[in-house]
Amino acid sequence: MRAGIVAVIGRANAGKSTLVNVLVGEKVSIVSPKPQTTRDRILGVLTEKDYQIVFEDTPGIYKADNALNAVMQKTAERAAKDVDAVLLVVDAHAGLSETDRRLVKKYAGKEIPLMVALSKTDISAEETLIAAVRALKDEKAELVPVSARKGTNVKELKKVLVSLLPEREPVFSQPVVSDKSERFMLGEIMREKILLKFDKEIPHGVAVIVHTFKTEGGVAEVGVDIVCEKPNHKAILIGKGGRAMKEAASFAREDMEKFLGRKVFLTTYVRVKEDWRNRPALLGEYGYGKSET
Ligand SMILES: Nc1nc2c(ncn2[C@@H]2O[C@H](COP(=O)(O)OP(=O)(O)O)[C@@H](O)[C@H]2O)c(=O)[nH]1
Ligand SMILES: [Mg+2]
Repeated sequence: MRAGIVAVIGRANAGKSTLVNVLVGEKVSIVSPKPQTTRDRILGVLTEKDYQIVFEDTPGIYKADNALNAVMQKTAERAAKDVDAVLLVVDAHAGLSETDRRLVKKYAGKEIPLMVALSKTDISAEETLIAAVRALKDEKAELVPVSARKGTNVKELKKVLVSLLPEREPVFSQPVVSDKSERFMLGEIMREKILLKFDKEIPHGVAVIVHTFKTEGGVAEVGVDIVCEKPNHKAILIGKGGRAMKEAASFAREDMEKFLGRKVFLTTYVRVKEDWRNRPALLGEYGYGKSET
C-alpha cells in the first residue's frame, strides 16, 4: 500500500487542525479562532484499504516570546523533518503572507514533496484566492484550494497526497485515529472550551491537567485541574458565583460524552501557578515538549 507521514504546517489560525480533523474523519485536534490553540504535535491517522496517511498536526509558525512558545516552535519546526510529504496550509481568506512565501521557498522543489492547500475557500474573496494561486503557480508544489468547513475538494486533496507517498507497509498497523490517549483528548476538549469562552491572555496562560479518569459501567469520572498564571485570571475563569467555569465545563462535558460514547461526570478545579509558561520543570509536568522523539 502507499503509506507515509505528512507534516501539516502553516501560520497560526490557517485552519490546519480543522483540515486534519476533516481528512481523518474524526476530531483528533482541537480548533478555535485564537492562535496557539494547538500546542503539541498530534498525529491523526487515516487508513483506507490501499493507503494510510499519518497527518502530523503542529503548532503554527510565529515568534516565540516565552518558554512554552519556544517549545511549540521547536515542535513545529521539527515536524517537517523525517516525513514523506509536507502539507502547507495557507489561509486563502487572509491571503498569502510573508511567512507563507518563506515556507514555500523553504520546502518547494526539495527532496520531500510539498503540497499547498489554500484553505477557507468558503469565505475567501475570489481575487484573494486567484492572487495566491498566481503567486504560487510556478513553484514546485501541488496546489489545491479547499474548504475544510464545507468539505470542498477534500477528496481531491487526499488523492494528490496519496500519490506523493511511497509504497510501503502502514506506519500504524492497529486501527487507531490518533497517537494520543483518551486522557490527553479530554484535557484538550476542556482547553478548547476555555479558548472559546475566555479572551486575551487568559486562555493562552491555561494548562489543563486530567488528574482523574475512571470508567465504570456507563459512566466516566473525569477530574481536571485548570492551571492559570495569576489570581485575577483565576477569578475571571471561575466567574461570579462560579458561573463562567460552570458554562465552559458544561460544553466540555457534552463533547467528552460524544468523544467517549458514555455519560461523563466532570469536576473542575482552578488553581494558580505563577508564570508556569516560563518554568521548564512545569512545562514538562504539564506534558509540553514530550511528544518530540
Ligand atoms: N470559514 C472557514 N473557517 C475555517 C475553515 N477551516 C478553519 N476555519 C476556522 O479558522 C479558525 C482556526 O482554525 P484551526 O483549525 O484551529 O487553525 P490552526 O491554528 O491552523 O490549527 C477556527 O475558527 C476555524 O473554525 C474553513 O474551511 N472555512
Ligand atoms: Mg491547530
